[in-house]
Amino acid sequence: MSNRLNVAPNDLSAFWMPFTANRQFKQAPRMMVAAKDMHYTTSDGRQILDGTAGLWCVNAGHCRPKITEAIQRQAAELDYAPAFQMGHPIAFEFANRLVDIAPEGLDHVFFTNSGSESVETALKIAIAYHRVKGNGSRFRLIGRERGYHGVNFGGISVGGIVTNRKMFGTLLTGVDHMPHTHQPAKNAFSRGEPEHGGDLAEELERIVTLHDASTVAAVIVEPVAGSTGVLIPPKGYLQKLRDICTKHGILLIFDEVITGFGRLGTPFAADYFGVTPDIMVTAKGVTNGVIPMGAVFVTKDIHDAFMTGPEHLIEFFHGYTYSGNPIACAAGLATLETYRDEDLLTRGAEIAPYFEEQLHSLKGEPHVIDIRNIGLVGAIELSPIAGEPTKRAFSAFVKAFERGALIRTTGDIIALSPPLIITREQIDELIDHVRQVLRTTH
Ligand code: PXG
Ligand code: PLP
Repeated sequence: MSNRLNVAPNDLSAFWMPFTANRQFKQAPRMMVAAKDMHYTTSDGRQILDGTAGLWCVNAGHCRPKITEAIQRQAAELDYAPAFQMGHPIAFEFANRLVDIAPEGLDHVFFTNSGSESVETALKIAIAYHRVKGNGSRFRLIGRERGYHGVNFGGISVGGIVTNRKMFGTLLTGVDHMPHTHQPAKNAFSRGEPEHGGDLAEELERIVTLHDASTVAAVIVEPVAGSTGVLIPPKGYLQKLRDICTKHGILLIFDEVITGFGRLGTPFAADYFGVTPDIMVTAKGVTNGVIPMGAVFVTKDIHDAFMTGPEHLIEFFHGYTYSGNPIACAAGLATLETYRDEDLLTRGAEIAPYFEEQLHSLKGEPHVIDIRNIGLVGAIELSPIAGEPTKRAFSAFVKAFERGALIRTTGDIIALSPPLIITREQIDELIDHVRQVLRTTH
């Protein structure tokens, strides 16, 4: 059991922690000081089984030697080179290797430093693409309720999380939202894609008709919504979105920040569902979470549309100081090697049936009102405490940490997304932690 209350903390006041109840945390901090493979070590010396791959990013597990060594080597050789009007070989090599594993047709990559920046980049590419094609009236962006697309202004505008939007003024104009697809009354305890709700894609047709297709630039969705509680697309839904976008000349953007790099048992969700977007947003697993990085994939058609003006002019007025940072690229290349050496981009498919069985064995435990899963992602939805939403799941999260497992909660939903190297025994252990936690949570 944890003795974290007795560990004398440093002064914790200066660091304003992200997405954290700061005052509560600082009274009883949960500190990680080391990690290896499937486990964290806490400041009070305990091993914690990582049930969430950090924040959905450490897909190959922690402190993998190839990645660590690549970073050390690169830092000693070329630490930084200007990103604008200068190049360094490793960024080009990494882009080529990424395109090799990307869904067919997505063959150019723009580098960023996070999922949020990848989202902004994708939205800007979409609007600018229509403009360079002579369709400047296409400026609208369509997202979805309960969508999470990071925390920058574009991302929260197309996103659909009320708490992430309501404090921040008028956001982007020209944005509309499709309904989310979570229908527990019809789909509770589904395994994989739920039966009901594919027709919700027709809402896109309605929204496009309302605004007229000639004003719509792009639709952005997470193929599987992660942050808002693992919302799995109903059968046929994504294909219908694809068809409607194609019919109306609207770009389809998949935000694969969570689903990318093996999470569903395929390299990308686009592969899993057999639906290819025009733009694919990634981050997290691109470097195994080790160094901040994001990558936005686009089709040749989109890329080439920009390569038309005078050759001495910058084609796309966008980029970050750290786009294609050498150390991040080195980490990324070593990450792809690790994924390849251990078949991690498809390992999820092998282990998913076992994970599904064990996860669904929690049906009938206290408070459980739904369980859903796809690939190596699972969610256990709990009934909220009356008048105190989120409290029950958060208390389960703290209890799990005390017992020795890292789980993630959002609202009253527990999400599990372990590193793709998890063994069957570790799945048993993780599910057992959750079971015992549920039995002792009020
Ligand atoms: N898009 C999606 C689909 C995401 O899941 C982002 C964009 C933003 O990425 P950055 O790197 O800017 O955070 C994300 C990030 C959680 C959780 O527990 C999820 C994310 C981040 C932190 C926590 O659900 N997703
Ligand atoms: N703010 C200032 C004053 C800057 O000079 C820059 C970049 O040069 C930025 C913000 C953007 O930083 P980044 O390129 O790391 O996103």
